[in-house]
Amino acid sequence: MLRKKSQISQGRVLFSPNSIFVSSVAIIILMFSMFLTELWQLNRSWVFQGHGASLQPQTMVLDESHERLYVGAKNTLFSLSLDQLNMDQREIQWASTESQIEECLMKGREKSECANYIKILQKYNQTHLLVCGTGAFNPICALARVGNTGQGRQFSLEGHSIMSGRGRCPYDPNSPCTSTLSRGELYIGLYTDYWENDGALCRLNNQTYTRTERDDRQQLNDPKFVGSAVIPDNDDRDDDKVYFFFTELEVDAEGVKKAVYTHVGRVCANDQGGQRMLVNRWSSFLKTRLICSVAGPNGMDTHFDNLEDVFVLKNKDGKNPEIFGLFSTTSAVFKGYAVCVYHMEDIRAVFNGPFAYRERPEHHWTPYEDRVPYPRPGSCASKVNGGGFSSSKDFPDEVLRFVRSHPMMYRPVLPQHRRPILLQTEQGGRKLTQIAVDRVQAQDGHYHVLYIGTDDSVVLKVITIYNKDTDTMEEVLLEELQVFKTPTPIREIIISSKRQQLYVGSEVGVAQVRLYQCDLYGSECADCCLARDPYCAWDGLTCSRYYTAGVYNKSRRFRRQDVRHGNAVQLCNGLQIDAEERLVYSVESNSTLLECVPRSLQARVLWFLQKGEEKLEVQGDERVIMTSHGLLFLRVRNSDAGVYVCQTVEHGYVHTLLRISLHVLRGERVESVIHSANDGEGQKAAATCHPSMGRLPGPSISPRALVPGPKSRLWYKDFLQLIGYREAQKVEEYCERVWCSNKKRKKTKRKYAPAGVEKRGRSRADENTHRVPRHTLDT
Ligand SMILES: *[C@@H]1O[C@H](CO)[C@@H](O)[C@H](O)[C@H]1NC(C)=O
Ligand SMILES: *[C@@H]1O[C@H](CO)[C@@H](O)[C@H](O)[C@H]1NC(C)=O
Ligand SMILES: *[C@@H]1O[C@H](CO)[C@@H](O)[C@H](O)[C@H]1NC(C)=O
Ligand SMILES: CC(=O)N[C@H]1CO[C@H](CO)[C@@H](O)[C@@H]1O
Repeated sequence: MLRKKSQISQGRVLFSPNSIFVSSVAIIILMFSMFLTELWQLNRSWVFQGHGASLQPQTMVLDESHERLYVGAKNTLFSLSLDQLNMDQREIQWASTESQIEECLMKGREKSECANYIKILQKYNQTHLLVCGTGAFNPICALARVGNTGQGRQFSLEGHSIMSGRGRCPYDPNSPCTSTLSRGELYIGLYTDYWENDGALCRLNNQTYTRTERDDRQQLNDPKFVGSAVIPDNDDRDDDKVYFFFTELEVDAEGVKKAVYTHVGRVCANDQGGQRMLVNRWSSFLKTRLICSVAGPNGMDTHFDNLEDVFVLKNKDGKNPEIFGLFSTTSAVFKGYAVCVYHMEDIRAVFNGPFAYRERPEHHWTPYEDRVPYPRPGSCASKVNGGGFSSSKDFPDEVLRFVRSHPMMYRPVLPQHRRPILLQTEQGGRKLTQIAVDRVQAQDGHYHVLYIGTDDSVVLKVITIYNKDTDTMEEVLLEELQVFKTPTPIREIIISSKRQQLYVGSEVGVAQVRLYQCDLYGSECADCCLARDPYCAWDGLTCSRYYTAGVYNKSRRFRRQDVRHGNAVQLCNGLQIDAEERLVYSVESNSTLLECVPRSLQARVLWFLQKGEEKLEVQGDERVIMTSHGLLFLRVRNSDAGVYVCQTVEHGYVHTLLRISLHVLRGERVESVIHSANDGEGQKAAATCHPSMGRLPGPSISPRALVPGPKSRLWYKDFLQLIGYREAQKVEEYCERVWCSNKKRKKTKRKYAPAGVEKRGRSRADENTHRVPRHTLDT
């Protein structure tokens, strides 16, 4: 199923069957259309499925330097080629022993759970990976050697490195956890115990284990760990902070109802804990709420409080990545999804703002207004901040006590534009599971291309465009990529910008998909342009990958792209910069259009008939009409043959666009065709946009239909067919295209099916439907 979007005016009901969703955001309705192509046939995708049995990948890591993708799966660690996943793979078998499995079964666990699910996979250093698995409810860790040295590529476990994985890896394969590794230290959010009572945020190295307080519901209450990242504050590495994204259960002011909220928590990377109190506990842990909501009437906002996935889009200096959160509603009645974007400066501002305070758990939060001790609780022991302390162990007790009792900030973090950039109902039961984002430089600015995984094997490729003037968001669904044959939840999406590939993990395997396939958008400038895919631009010959000025290709000068508006009319008219020579055949008594459309709408067009050295300006009459698309002969005569020159005049600048040699043919065959085509209006109308038309050379049509008069008006579609459309199969498409670009001037946005893409299944492709190619592996 596919979606499409069109804007809805302010305050209209959005997409809820229960009218829960009302929004001032201009939102987007999703419609359906299906254009299926085989990703495989396109050589755009490969799938790795292991040895037939379900692969069950748990975690994946990209290693650009070794050109490998590491996949932690059930009982196996794979190393796959980034070039082509299903070639040249290596693997490490790391199953639990018989006695471990037996012990696991004895504890009453299912057979399927009693295996070694590799859930933690981090690049430890240039030559080693840190790998941890559930070890049949007995977590285990080891280092794996990777690299290019010696005979072939290395890929093996370091036997001596095998150690207990307790506190590093969950027991249960289904337990949520998140980890990140920085400077040899593993930061991890997980349940550390067999019974899943002890959710904790931890740091491990060989010497110390630092974590959140045990059994402190203020710090963590029933957390679900979703994401984590180390983000520097400034150039002083002692100020580096580790951010964790998770949901928590919170007791509300009445002390009864429990609600799920999304929080971002952070600690200093160099936090050593306290000396007398908070020993081996974070001395800098603070957290706050992330808001992702849509405003409704009567101040009733719809909140998306359940974080499904988070993506940290790094920028150049690493200090100000953009944080993309994929959220769902927690309502049992209505399920909806939203993507919100957060800026680091907003997150930092909240952590620098007031602390939250409440007398008792059942009271409301208020801002803490008394004196805050120094150094400010939550700051790191560093030169820039932290009052000149060299270690958190030196912090005054007062600071530690404060941070222990006030982990929560008063203000929440609001998203960019104070609203989601994307909204989605759970259509047909489809759930959204994962998000990854690529920053793409296009001609009219940079775009964030969102790749959103669903629970039915699809990755949606979407851009969202913010309109400052109207304060609205527009979503453009670019492609719907079905990456696995069987419907299964997407569990992981990794982007390699360097390779322009997407690596997608699900229960059944790992797929690799190229980020774009520009030629799918068709072989016409307008098709390419209207696709609004920031990866693609019209280069004068084909729709191809757009490169910025840096990689400018001189031989392909005319790059045309307009992601923001998709204005093909402006971009694609009069593409020929140098006067093009054309040959047009027509049939005597039939009609013919010599197409010539100026690039600029302001330009005036002049036609000349070349007679030897002489050029005679063509003056229009009843039979020869000068239209905005070119010179239209209603009934071509033999004497009309000749060379026609199309010139434009704009601001006094005369430019020759085209020289057309018109040949006029005769023939009885032609006559009979004309007669049969004149049989009845209905038949004619049906025929005008039919692919079987126009096999004869040159664009042509029944003359009768075109004679302007009271009874027989000029059929728009007939007219469209006339305007020099040489490939008959595309007439229909072309009709629609011109119709649409007309509409476009009224600021309606739409998009077209790629030419040559097979159309199957149900298609609600009325003229208002924005069509999106759907690419699938399914046959
Ligand atoms: C990576 O770490 C391992 C284990 O500590 C060590 O043996 C190896 O030499 C390290 N490699 C590099 C390149 O530092
Ligand atoms: C970790 O520490 C232990 C004891 O302090 C030591 O024996 C071991 O070699 C260390 N391992 C690494 C990888 O540094
Ligand atoms: C530039 O375009 C030409 C012609 O299409 C192509 O052959 C060539 O590989 C391109 N070069 C680069 C650097 O993209
Ligand atoms: C010879 C020729 O091109 N005839 C065309 C004239 O127009 C009619 C009506 O559309 C066409 O059917 C003929 O093919």
